[in-house]
Amino acid sequence: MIHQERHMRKITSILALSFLLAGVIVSGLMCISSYSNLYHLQTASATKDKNTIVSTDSTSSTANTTQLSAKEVKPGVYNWIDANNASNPTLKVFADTKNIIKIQNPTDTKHQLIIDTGADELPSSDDINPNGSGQLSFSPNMTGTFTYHCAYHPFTMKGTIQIVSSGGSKP
Ligand SMILES: [Cu+2]
Repeated sequence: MIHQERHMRKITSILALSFLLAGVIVSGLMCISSYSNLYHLQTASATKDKNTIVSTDSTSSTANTTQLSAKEVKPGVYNWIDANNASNPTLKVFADTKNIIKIQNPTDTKHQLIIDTGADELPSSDDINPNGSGQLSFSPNMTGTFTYHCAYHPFTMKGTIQIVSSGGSKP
């Protein structure tokens, strides 16, 4: 009888230990799952922050914008002109800054602005159709004096472009 009681007590303590172990395992799993939820949340918010920065960069308030227009100065002869009506003006843009050159084409032929930076792939506006508009955007990582031209009128639509240091402040 005593032996049986001791045996029962042993079974009871084994059962209690099993419940305790099960409890530890379950709470451990819950911890892991809540930790991974937290981790996912952090990843999601980091991605959101990144998107916010990208959309801020693409607003015109942080970009240096220049206006340029094609103009037929004589029959069949085209120039680039700026907002002050200067022909083939010297453009000034900033290094380490997003520069946008907005281009109007009120002529009856297409134009394409290209900046001769010497890079493998030159910054280009692509074709700007007659009575259309387009833009060239680039963020040079160097300073210096370069030239720009039109792909279709390289001898009459050309000028100088200066890439100057942004001096740590956006223009
Ligand atoms: Cu042209």
